Amino acid sequence: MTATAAASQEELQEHFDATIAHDRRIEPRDWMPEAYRKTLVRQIAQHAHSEIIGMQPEGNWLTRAPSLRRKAILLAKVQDEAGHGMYLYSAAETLGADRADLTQMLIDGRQKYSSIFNYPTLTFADVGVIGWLVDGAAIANQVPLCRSSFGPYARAMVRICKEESFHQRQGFELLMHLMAGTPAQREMVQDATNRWWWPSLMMFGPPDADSPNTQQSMAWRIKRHTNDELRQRYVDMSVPQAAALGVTLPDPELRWNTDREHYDFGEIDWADFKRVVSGQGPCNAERIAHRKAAHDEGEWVREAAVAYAAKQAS
Ligand code: FAQ
Repeated sequence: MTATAAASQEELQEHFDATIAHDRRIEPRDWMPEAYRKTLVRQIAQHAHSEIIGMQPEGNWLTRAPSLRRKAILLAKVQDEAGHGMYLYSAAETLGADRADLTQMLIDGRQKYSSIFNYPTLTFADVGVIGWLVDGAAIANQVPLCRSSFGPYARAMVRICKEESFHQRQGFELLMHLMAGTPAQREMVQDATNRWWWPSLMMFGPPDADSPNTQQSMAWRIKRHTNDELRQRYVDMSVPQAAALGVTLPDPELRWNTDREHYDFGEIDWADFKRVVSGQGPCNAERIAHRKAAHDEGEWVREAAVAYAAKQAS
């Protein structure tokens, strides 16, 4: 590198650092360090994949929803998740990533998606509990991302969070109905809560001490809070919601700590988390096989769209 090139590189870095320090946004046209770009593509792609794979657990109940009203609500919710995936792939494309490559990396297991979507949905109460707990965790994690330093990601998150709030309310409303129903319906809600509570806590990622990316992502203001801070916030939020519903969260160690002014909670099974993230969860193989089949079956649509665009251009 020549002395002039090195000097201008330094100036670019200084300008980037100042933009972050002043809490202004980095936009796709701006210079950015390669590591910042890579981190964003990694996080945004994983997030997009999670939204797309996340359609499957609830999609499982679309044909068996107990009423037309519940079916219409669920259909709208699952479609919203597809929309979230699209906004996020678009945000990744502003960084130079290619959506087709990202999809291929998901299918090949070279990119991750959230651990939470590798668990089965055994009853219709799971639909309510996913809305309450999983969308609840998504909101707790994603509201601070609306202030993320990368403009397209932050702006996508604003709309996504509004829709996630609707999702959480629909889940809670469904659960309130079930809890006002028969003992068997209440039991279904309790059983679903027992199964989804701990995996929901894992959504926030490994403990801070074992999180290789948090420190740098916080310095770049991509992330605004650590994994443990957000997990604690979520626990504090969920306990009164469980009480309002009349369900018990499956953690005997859950109790208010007057000194910390937060709820204490039990040890998360991090070995299980690692197993699920590494592909050994109950539904990992099924989720990816389903995604691959949908991708293969959609090939003719993509070909037709390209042919149509070429015809219009000529
Ligand atoms: N599952 O150093 P950290 C939703 C990975 S969307 C799988 O702490 P980071 C909507 C992590 O990627 C849910 N992998 O990483 C919906 C990293 O691996 P890598 C998705 C996980 O990025 C609702 C390694 O572990 N939300 O729910 C998980 O600083 C209902 C070390 O971790 C987002 O993606 C996990 N749970 O923090 C849809 C939000 N946790 O890449 C349908 C945006 C960690 O180094 C129905 N993402 N890993 O190989 C984030 O906020 C962050 O990326 C974290 C992880 C907090 C997830």
